[in-house]
Amino acid sequence: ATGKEKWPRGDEETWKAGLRSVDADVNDITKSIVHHIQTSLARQAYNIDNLGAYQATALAAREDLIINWNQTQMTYTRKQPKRAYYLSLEFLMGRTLDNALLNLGLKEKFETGLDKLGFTLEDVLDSERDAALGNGGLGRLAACYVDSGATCEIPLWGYGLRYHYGMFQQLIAPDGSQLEAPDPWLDNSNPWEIPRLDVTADVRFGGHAEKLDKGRGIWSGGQEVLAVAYDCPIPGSDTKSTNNIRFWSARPRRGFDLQSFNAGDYDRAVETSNSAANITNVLYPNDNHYAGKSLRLQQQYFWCAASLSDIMRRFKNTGQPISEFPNHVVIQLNDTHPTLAIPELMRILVDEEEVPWDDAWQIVTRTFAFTNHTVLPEALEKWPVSLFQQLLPRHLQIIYDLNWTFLQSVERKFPGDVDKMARMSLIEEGHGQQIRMANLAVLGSFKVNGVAELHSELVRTTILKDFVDFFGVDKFRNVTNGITPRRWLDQCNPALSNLITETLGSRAWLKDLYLLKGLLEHESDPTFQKKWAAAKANNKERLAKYIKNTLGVTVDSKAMFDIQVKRIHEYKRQSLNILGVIHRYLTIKAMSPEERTKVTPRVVLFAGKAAPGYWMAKLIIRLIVNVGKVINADPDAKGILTVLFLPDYSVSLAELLIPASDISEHISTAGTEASGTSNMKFCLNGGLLLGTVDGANIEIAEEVGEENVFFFGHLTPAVEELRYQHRYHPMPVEKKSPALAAVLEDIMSGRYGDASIWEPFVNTIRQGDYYLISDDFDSYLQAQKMVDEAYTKDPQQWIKKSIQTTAKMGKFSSDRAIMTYAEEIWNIETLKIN
Ligand code: B1N
Repeated sequence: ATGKEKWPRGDEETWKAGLRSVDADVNDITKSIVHHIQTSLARQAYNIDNLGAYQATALAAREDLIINWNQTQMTYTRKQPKRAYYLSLEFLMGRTLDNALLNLGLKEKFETGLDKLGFTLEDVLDSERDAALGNGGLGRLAACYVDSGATCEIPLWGYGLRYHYGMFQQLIAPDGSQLEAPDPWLDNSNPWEIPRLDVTADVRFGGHAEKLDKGRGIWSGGQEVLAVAYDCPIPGSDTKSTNNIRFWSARPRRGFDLQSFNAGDYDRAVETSNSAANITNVLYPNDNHYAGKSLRLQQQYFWCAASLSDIMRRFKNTGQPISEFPNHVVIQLNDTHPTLAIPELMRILVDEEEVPWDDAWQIVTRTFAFTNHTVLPEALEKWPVSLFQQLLPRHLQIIYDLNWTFLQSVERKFPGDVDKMARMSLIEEGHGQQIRMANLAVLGSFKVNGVAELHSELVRTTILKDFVDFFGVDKFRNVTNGITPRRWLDQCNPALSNLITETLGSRAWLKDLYLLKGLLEHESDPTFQKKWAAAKANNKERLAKYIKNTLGVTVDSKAMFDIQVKRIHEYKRQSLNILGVIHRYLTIKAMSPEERTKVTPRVVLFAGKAAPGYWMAKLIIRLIVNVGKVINADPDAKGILTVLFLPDYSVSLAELLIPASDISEHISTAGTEASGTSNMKFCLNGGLLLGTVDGANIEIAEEVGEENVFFFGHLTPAVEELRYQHRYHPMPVEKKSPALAAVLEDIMSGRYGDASIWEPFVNTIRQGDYYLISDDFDSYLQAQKMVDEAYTKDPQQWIKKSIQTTAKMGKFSSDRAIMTYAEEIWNIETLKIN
């Protein structure tokens, strides 16, 4: 690349005259929108609705994204920087239009333009459907990271799957139970994706594997599935740098299984075509839980194989020798879901590129880095060897060969420690062997990281302790999670964002979040405090309006808004929250009308999905809904306690809820929540935190000051001992916490529906109490009391706490997180796009 290449084809002037200008004014924008209404949608001024206006607006904005995308990708091709790839089975993107307009700096112009065309930007933005290709925190983290990658001008691409059905839609039945409806999100077409029908990969399943000499092998037969690429541009904020997520879609290979066609077995041939396309049909709706389904393993391999073939093709285009691969490519594994990329790269290098086994392993182990997101045992992936034998016979051979050499080196380092060898083996023996994906991911990666300080320490000292002993501690790092302040403040909370910009004098804080500390100068200024409080009030009213429109319920937006929104899981303890609510209700019931006037009014909001197969989580939802029904209908609680479960939690709903909290709850059993990221979002928006000493709560408290958070509950080191007590020296709840006993009794009284419905839930607490509800209940009530007092006694002090909290959240920008990955793990440089 000399930068002085000849014009590639035709007449240069004609080409250049045809290029679309990038500095659009309002006139260009309305022209573009009208043009798309007319020629892309085949509609006109008299038959265009909000959805149509959204589609045309998206197509107009997409043009700007694609121009920057092209420029970025051309720069990468020319300059050949080292590139990072983020392999994630989940990208929980939410909506795109608002984010794209903000990052392009075109929001105001589009607003004016749409106004001229008779639409409000708000209605248009609201017509977009969420892209919900993820379950929860892990998937949303991937989305925040690609946003930051583009913003920080890092050559970072995501690779994912283009599921036809995203996260299910949650409905609440009249009896309070969760129902699931499919989410065919592509039905209205997706203006943000660019189909690349020419970018494909063949992916083999089944067949047989033969071993040759020197570790090489041949894999043949079985069936091949075609992977087709769909690109989604990811714009950086206030930069041309625009990255990409490449989503793979499965298609039956044309002419594939020709034999059955020739044999006249049309039905069978069509059936196999269907099963090929099935691979990318649906997102598995489990969070923090491994289900062991064959189709899920097929998804994982399909995606790893297609991504690696794409990465290898791009690397080869640089003309570098294969030994240079790790100097040009780094691949971050988002949890163990993409671990198959490790044996797959080994297979490509050894079987296809004919690289000697040991050299190949050198390359592999300089290419991958692995992020662990959970220490919960039920989430650890272990695939039956029998399934591998059937679907991935060559990979099974490779894994066995790797394990053989690996265990020998363990034996050399720890002679005679057979227990250690058994624990570290890639294969778990027992009723049918299983492949331990976490062990394989650690073995094949040069760095392993957890997602918050406490979590990374637990990784080092518990689940991966043997590996730390073996590899040395330097391989095991922490990168505390982060969130993008563009979406999670600027976009979702314009009231506060505008106030911050007005106060700090520029929007620079959006790309250097530590600048928020400039707000501290104003924390005691009564005018500023008033404006701060007004922004919060505005967001609470906005939410109250939504609740009125969707549930028909009126909530008092002057009350304290207490919010817990996240996946429903026993370890996250929504149960503790609802039991606390019942305690509050019983306390109110026992008060005289005079006493009730002194109660701090509260609105307690819950939202979150339960995995369809997680029976206990669904029962907890049902309890919350039914407790809400009783309390909301009781005149004794009127005006002082409202309890609602908002159905169908999503990124868009989060954008509405998070700016409206006075207090949010992050109350997992200590040591169970790896990080949490909504805790960061609430605090960034000036909501205070009520939580356990767990995950990123700890680092949030370190930053914002412990005086600004409400901590409670037992600490991580106590958990093991408490569980032991429950198991071998159980103590009745009546003795441990009379307050909790009274609440459980109230549930069993039938007030919220027949006792038989709730009995299984109540029993989880009475017997075993694995998540330590009874141990933390009194401490939780204590903390809630402090919240009430702080909110009522000194409202001005509360506002100050809120300001301080936002001001000190700089650390939690995903820009900081992604730069840590770039500098400390990926060894990669930023690249300016002109
Ligand atoms: O990843 C988030 C963390 O902030 C959360 O604390 C953590 O719970 C979450 C299997 C998971 N860990 N593991 C998963 C999701 C889907 C799946 O199939 C596991 N999600 C988390 C970001 O680091």
